[in-house]
Amino acid sequence: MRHYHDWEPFCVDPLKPELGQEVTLRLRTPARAGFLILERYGEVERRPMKAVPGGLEISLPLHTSPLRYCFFLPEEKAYLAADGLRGPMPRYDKFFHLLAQPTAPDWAVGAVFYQIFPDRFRNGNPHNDPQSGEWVYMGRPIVRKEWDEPVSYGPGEGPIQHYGGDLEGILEKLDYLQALGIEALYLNPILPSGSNHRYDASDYHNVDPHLGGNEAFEKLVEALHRRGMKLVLDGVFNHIGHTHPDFQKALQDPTAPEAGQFTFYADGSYAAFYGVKTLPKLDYANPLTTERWIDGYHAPLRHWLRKGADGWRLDVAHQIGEGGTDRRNAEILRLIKRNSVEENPEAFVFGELFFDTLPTLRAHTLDGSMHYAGFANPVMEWLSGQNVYGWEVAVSSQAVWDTLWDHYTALPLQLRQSMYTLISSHDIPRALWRLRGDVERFKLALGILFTFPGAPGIYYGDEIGLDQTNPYHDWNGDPMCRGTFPWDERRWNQEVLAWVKTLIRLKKSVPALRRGGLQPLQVSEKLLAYKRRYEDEEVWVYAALEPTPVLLPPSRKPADRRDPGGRYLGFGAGGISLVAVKNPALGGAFLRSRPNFGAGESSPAEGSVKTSNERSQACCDVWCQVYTGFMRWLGVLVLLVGLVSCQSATPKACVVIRAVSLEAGFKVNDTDSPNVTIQKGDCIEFVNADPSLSHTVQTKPFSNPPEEIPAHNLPYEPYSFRKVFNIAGEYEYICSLTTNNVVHARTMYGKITVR
Ligand SMILES: [Ca+2]
Repeated sequence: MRHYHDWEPFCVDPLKPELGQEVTLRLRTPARAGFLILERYGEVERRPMKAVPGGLEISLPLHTSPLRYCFFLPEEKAYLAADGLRGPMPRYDKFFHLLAQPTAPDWAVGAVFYQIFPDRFRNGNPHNDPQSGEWVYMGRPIVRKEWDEPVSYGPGEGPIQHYGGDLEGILEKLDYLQALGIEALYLNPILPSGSNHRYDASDYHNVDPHLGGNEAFEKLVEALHRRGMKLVLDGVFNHIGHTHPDFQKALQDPTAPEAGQFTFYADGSYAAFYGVKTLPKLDYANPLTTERWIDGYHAPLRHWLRKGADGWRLDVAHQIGEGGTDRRNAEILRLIKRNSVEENPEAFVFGELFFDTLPTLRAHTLDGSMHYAGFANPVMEWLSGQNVYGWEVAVSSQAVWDTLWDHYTALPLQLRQSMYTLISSHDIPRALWRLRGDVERFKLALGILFTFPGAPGIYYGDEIGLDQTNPYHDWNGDPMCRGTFPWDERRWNQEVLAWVKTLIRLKKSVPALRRGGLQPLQVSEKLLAYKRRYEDEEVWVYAALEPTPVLLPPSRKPADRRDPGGRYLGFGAGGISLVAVKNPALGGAFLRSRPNFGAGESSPAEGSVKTSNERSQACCDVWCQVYTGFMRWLGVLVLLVGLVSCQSATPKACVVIRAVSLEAGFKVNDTDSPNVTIQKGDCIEFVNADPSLSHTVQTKPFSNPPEEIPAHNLPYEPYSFRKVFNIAGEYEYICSLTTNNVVHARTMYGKITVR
């Protein structure tokens, strides 16, 4: 696509405008003339746009939310709608939707989530475990099961099996989660309840003692926040458990004030979630309901945010409403978001919107939603050939893209990067089971999860290849997707774990993957291909179910190729850094660059690269290498590529200093000497080649100081830092291990002599 408009700094300024504030909209385009087509009170206004470097722009006050608009480009003789160009004017439905504040907090944009079903993750305190027969649920005594016993799924057995998992267990494993790279936890309900899923709570102001109670919650919140991690709770505000005292009072006395919080019918029955009588539905037509649950000072919505929660995942968010229905749903959701922000300005509130999310999200209600319809379902249908019900479906690569693109482009701009994307959850079968244990396809699913826009959520255990125990012909999600986490590492799939860690590092360290916009790559019918874009960076993603050739640039051997450790290929040309992850065991390749979009250099055609001069030819060397590797690998591949153009002069020569590990120290130019001598105009490239550690490089004038060079972070393995030395002199360099910018140990110290 030659024209681009998405939620990123160039296109929307400011990114989070307030209602009434002036906002500048820009279209990245080669066109020098165009119009903004603005919907206002049901009619359209046409406003000429101004040519600026890189595209067209217009400024206007944000008079409503969502603001709906598209563009008209005379050169194309067409309108640019959210999903592409078209001749006739698109319906408002296809316009871009821009929201006013409040929208998702920054921390949630592209954040890496981890979902935990508390009874099944880790038993940190055996003394609080539920015991067999301790109470009766739905007419059946509950059952205490051993950790390694499989979940059983006979009628009524799902919710009565208890394994003793608790918040103390999560607390014990925060090191594990942090090392994995997790930034936020989403916990299934933790309030007291007779069932193991706790979606039918009997008390909304205390944590279930079987999970460690309020004390464990406070410790968990404190420990998470100390680590810079966030906690999102499951907010069940559509219904409560029938054992809750309010509902019991309502049953006993229809004239009690509590009774007005529920919808009773003339025959004595009452509204309930999906008609399940243990889940009486709250009726927000009654002001008391609103006051008690979401609006009053003591309302649990506010209470748990004050206790340290960072947000809510709202159970069946779209059903919350009046009179046993979803009436006035959008207003109630807006109140929920507003009140959440009042308690915690950084609160992230997203919905469980299992089906089409747009009716809810376009009403400017929530910060996003679990993305079943626009992500999990189409991706898993494509990969497994079965939909979420287990029905066989034929979904081509084109069809999966069309569905992803349709949902993505229909989302309001500010929600696109904060949708909770997933491939597994407590409500659907685990992805690995749906793929019948095919690890290559599972890794492909994970690759798409971490490269598609959104905040990816890992369902506990997916990262170590946790499967389900029921046979494939017996389609089952809940409760079979809720098995216990096996803490015996011999049962872990280390290949999957290494891949997840790699993907998390990429997601967190590559801005285009974390907060970049989305564009299609039209390359082959057999490929799911797209690119992510943020400011001056692109990442290209290809995914195929079978070996598929991709047309990439012609071959030329890179002059300064280095292969640190055989795992990563680092290339550099003229001040840009290109790194490819090349490991057949990972089933993928990754390549990124910092192209110079703003300088008017030409972009490569999609699926091929046009080289305009010698400098860009040097960049194209990388492509051929990846292409060769891509062709050689069999099976499922995901190939991530980003490259547009080179931007500065190539140095005469480059010496590579590799940060390998604390034990191994650094290697300089393939020798053990820490000191290096180079000529004026040569460069030093510091490469962090360690798979798990973060490094900082400081290069200081050593004597006869000719120039200052700021410290440079190499946060994760694909990073490298190049410095061309143009002034003769002596410098020292210090490489240090760092975590969260805290220096732990100096790993390498040496002298650079420039002659
Ligand atoms: Ca326990």
